[in-house]
Amino acid sequence: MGDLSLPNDALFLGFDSSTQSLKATVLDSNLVIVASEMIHFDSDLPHYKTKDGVYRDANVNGRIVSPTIMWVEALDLIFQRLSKSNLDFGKIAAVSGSGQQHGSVYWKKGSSALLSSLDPKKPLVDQLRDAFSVKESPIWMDCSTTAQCREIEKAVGGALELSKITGSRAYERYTGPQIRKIFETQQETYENTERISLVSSFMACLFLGAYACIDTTDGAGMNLMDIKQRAWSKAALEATAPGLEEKLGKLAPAHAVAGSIASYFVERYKFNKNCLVVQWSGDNPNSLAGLTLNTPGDLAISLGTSDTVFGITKDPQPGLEGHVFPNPVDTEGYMVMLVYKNGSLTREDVRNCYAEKSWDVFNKFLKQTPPLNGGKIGFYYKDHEILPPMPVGFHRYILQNFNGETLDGLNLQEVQEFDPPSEVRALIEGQFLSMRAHAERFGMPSPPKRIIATGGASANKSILSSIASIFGCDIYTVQRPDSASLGAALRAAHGWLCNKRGSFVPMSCMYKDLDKTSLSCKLSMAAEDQKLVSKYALLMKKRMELENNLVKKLGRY
Ligand code: ADP
Ligand code: XUL
Repeated sequence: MGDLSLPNDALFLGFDSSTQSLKATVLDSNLVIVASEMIHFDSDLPHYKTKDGVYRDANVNGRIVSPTIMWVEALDLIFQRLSKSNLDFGKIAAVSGSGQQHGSVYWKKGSSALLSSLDPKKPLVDQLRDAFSVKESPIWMDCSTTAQCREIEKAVGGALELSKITGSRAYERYTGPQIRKIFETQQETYENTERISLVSSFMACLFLGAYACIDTTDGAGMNLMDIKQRAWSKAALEATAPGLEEKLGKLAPAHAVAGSIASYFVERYKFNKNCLVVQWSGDNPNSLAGLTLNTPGDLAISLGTSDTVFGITKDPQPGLEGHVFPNPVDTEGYMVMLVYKNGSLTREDVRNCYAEKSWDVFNKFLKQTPPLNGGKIGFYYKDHEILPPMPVGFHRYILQNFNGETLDGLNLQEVQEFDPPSEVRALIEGQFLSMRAHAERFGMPSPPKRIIATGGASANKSILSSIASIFGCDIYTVQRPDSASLGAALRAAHGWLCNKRGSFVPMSCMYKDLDKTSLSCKLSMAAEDQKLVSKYALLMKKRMELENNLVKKLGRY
């Protein structure tokens, strides 16, 4: 295969522009982390007055957005910090990144010219303030587009048909329904938009000094792309808004080189002018890369702002639940995923209400309550949930005398509240029983060979222990929980290598011994005894019955 090594002293830079923060990870040519940095939007950029990185009109009409320019200023700031850490930008051979999925950026007419003439003496924020026709980007937490979802599904022949074409039925957070809402409610703004980027391709634009393509993995999170052809779907485009293809630009595979770094970065930070910008992609796809998830029996669980569970397959079956995307590091394979909106922020909410605002108390409560929680079952939707499509609300039940042996003849009682320790356990067991149930229903491996956990909450061993009991398999973790920016740095190296070779090379060619890199996964929690796993299966069955009833009564569809 020729020389597949990375140059000895080269560095690879990866970012993750996520809901609450911008993170950066730098890998050397041995794929060992040599630097990392983070900007937390709420605390490092307080003048935007975001809470958890976002603005919510939520619970009124479900609108959740972030100020687009804040993401630009975060990039200025992270460069200030990286500069102080003595990082030699001149050694960086390639840059790539990850963005929260589905969020969209609307470039005003004339912004292409602005992007290509950035003045290296000034920060980006001062130059791009007026570049956007929509100043607040809709993000993945938004659920204000239910009407548009139904319209798009109807226009292409139904929800299942849309899923077969694009990999998902219409979801409120997906970019197509968001674009349709702008077209329907702000036609002039739509006309005044020359380009629509995803968060990922938007950040790539800044590094290129030009509009970047959308990559085919993150592009699958729009309800606009044909996942088999990896090209825009004419039917989906027509169902969404007129003249859209032109505003979206072209698609490119995730491993492709988008171009060389803009002179802005060469002059301002002394990057080498040959430094390559590799296509950016979504945060979950980048995590898949960073976790080196390449065995079909393995699953990853990401516990960031959202909770996600994902795996890989060669033969996806898109349906009315779950998502299918092209695998970002395998040109023929796919990744499959389930997504929950009530992840870390809901855990924080329950911690703040019932566990003295402390993870230590939260964990103490988890330890002092028994598995199965004496039949206490909770549904905690602090935000509108995606899976299942439920409105805000908490629902609690007690399955009396439940001991894990049978469901027959047991009484169920709806209650207003549990004691605080049981609230904590009901939340955690509820989140992961739901994940196991829906993963099985979606055809994901059951039990998985192993689970690799990542994201902020994967640092919490008490939570990992519950996951091991419920799924009945070993739980692995990587050295650091920010696998999206790590994955982005790894993909930067991968894109660099594919470019050098002139064709796609498998990711695994980049390492001989994973244990010598920062990518190795370590066993963090061993599987629980199988008897407990079967007892949880029974509780899961009851929970799904309750969930189906709740959805029938209160669900969005
Ligand atoms: P994102 O990338 O979506 O912005 P992160 O992966 O950085 O999110 O995760 C941030 C979340 O991690 C926080 O909202 C916080 O609740 C959670 N977190 C951090 N430490 C712990 C812990 N010890 N236990 C549980 N959750 C934690
Ligand atoms: C994925 C999703 C979230 C975001 C934010 O479909 O909506 O996981 O990517 O992390």
